[in-house]
Amino acid sequence: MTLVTEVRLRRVLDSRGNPTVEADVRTESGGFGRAAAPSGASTGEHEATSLPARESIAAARESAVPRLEGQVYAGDQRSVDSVLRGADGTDDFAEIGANSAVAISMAMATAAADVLGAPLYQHLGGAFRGETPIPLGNAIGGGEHAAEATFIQEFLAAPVGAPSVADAVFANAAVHREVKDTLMDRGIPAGKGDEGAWAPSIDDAEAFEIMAEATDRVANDVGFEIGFGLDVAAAELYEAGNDGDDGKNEGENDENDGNEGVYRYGDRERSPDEQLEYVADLVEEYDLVYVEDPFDENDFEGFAALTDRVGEDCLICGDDLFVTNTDRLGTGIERGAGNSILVKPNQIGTLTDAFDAVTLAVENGFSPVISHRSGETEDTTISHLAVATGAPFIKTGAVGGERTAKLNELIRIEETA
Ligand code: 2PG
Ligand code: MG
Repeated sequence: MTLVTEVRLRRVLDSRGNPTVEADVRTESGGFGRAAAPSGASTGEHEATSLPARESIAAARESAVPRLEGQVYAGDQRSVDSVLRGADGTDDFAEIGANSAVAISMAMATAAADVLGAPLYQHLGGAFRGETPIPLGNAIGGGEHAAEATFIQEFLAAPVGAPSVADAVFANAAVHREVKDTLMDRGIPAGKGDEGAWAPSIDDAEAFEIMAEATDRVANDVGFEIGFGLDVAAAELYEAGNDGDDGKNEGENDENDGNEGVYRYGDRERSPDEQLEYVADLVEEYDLVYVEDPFDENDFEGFAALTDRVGEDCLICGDDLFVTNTDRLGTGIERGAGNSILVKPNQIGTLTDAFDAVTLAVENGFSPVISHRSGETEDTTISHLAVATGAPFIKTGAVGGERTAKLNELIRIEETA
């Protein structure tokens, strides 16, 4: 293994035009790795803390970099990541920022792969990988990612029958294009949201109609099955009740009934019980294959009730619920809250933590879905992580340079693997 000689941090632009942290790692034997932190808009309240880039870099330079340079081996990922945790000293990277932590953590892995002369996914465990992941492609969206658009944050094409990653990537782009054509036919103007999805001013019901049509048409063209799914990002829709209701969906036993929190869709409110009916009906009506964050980020019971109802045929995925955290995932496993976890390295701060979340998920029959953030860079680490861990799905958009960087990397990996 090769000693780390230099860790450099700088501010670079992300896809929203905000500064983010990029790390360069150099090793004694001439290895080089570079990685950058993404950033969320619909962030979970239990996520690790990201600091303003300048602040995070200053803190990491002071307390983490001196403990890494000349001290750790790039390929010894667990040690590197525990040094990062030790240098920070908090549970949630509040001191150096999860943005510097994750950029350094990922750059270390990239440098180690460089030293080996191997692609990153192989260094991360690619020898025992399974299938290449199917990309979920964001075609219509709103929520926190676009103003005056749908309440549901993401409508995701899911080309589950695609014979290859390349076929899936092109199918998602075709769905994205088909959605645009349908919107134009209907005379509906649309810009794009943060992840490149169309963000028209339509109600959610019309978005379902358009997605169903677009995925059917493209499936007919390409000759394989394309379903679709959602990221409801329901924590952003949820308003806690004024009696301090915890948002937990306790059905008839909910002592707070009558004064509980609500999911607000503009003028329309849905109680937690109504939200359960609404989402379960959508899964059945549209044969949804994937539903992320259908309830508030603390409502394990709501996730469990929906999983009971429709979890046989549909992935019920916790993003803000689990925040890539093995403790929270452990609670979800115990309570049957979901059957899938979204894995975002920057939610937890290190590659080791993200990897452990995937392992715990797989051991307990939860499907890991590796994911980008709404604010991204050209960094392709998540493509390699998804391949290395044999994750069945990756969520990384459909179009747009920071998204295609990852999709095109998957195509290249598939060719060489
Ligand atoms: C999500 C993500 C990515 P953000 O909610 O799953 O799609 O959005 O990065 O804004 O949290
Ligand atoms: Mg989400």
